Amino acid sequence: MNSKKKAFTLMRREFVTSSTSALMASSFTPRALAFGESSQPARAPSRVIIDTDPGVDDALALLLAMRSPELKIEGITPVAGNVPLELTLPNALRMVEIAGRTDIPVAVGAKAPLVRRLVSAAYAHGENGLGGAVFPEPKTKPVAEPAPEFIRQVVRKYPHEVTLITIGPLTNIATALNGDAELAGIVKSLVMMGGSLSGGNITPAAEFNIYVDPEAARIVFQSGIPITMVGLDVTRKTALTEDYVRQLEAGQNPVSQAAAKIARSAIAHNRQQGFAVDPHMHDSLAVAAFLDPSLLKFEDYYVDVETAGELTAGETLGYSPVAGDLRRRSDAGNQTAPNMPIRGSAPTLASTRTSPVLRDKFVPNAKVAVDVDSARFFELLIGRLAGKP
Ligand SMILES: [Ca+2]
Repeated sequence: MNSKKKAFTLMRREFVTSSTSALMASSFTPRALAFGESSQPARAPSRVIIDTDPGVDDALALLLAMRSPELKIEGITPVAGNVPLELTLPNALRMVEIAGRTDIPVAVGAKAPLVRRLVSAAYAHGENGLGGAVFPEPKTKPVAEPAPEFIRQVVRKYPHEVTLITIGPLTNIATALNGDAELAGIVKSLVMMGGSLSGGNITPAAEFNIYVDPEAARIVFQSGIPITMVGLDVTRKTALTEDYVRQLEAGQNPVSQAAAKIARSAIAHNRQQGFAVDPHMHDSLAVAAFLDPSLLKFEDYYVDVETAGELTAGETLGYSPVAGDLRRRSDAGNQTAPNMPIRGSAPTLASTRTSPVLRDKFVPNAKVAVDVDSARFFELLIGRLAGKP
């Protein structure tokens, strides 16, 4: 190796190291790793549990996760959501089998939200949850522990190490937190697909995952776990096109073929339903956000969930001193912004509450994704699914 080339290699190595350590970059950073290079991660794989309701985009998100060497997937916990648990559970088991990862435990989650009747989304995911794509009945069985107990045991076994990647309604997580007061304090972080600061997709106010179980979502947001929220604000920019499906079809491996089959069925189902846009890869973006946060831009918010609204239950409200009409000038000093109060509705005459102020001080509880480099996201998703394992 000549000296010039050696110097370049060194610089490049330093660059890669510093980029991958910039986990919570607030702006896009240059691409650090080409596909293939990441098969030798610089750090030990991160322990994660994936809570999911497969679900077309869940299916691709699970396949992406199982093809990502940065992850040590401690378990998968299906929950009722896009379709009932009777379908999300076998769909999750099917993905594990397709990926050849039956070593990953699958634990049975909640059949219904905490206090509401289940509203599902067969209109978007097809009656079987996979856009109508049919796969054999899975042979793999779930583990004995129910999902909340399974989550509790894994987090307790590896305190401060486990990240929860949640891509469905938050019923399982809330139940786990309700059953163990110390659990939230030892969860490393939580990356969710859910919520929106720019309008919903099932009602004008609410994103589907939060709409299905707003009470559970509220427990999670108020738990103190460091949260990354990947909501509709960014996932709306991830429509899966025919071109991507063709790239998946060209991949000569079972995962790529299954992903292509699901994607093609989902696109056809979408068009048959009269939807104007191709299916969004909401859940894969949440997994990608954990794998490579530099794909997104984040801002700090205090996020709370509307649970009382007759029309708006499941709406996520994002309070910020630097966004919206009440934003503070940056030259107002450090004192002003953190003291911004968190304000709720005006108290009713019947209420014992006399002030609309819920908290007198702004304290962020979530990093909310506000922009995404969609092209780079699809490079990661399609590259991992279609590339060599
Ligand atoms: Ca989902």
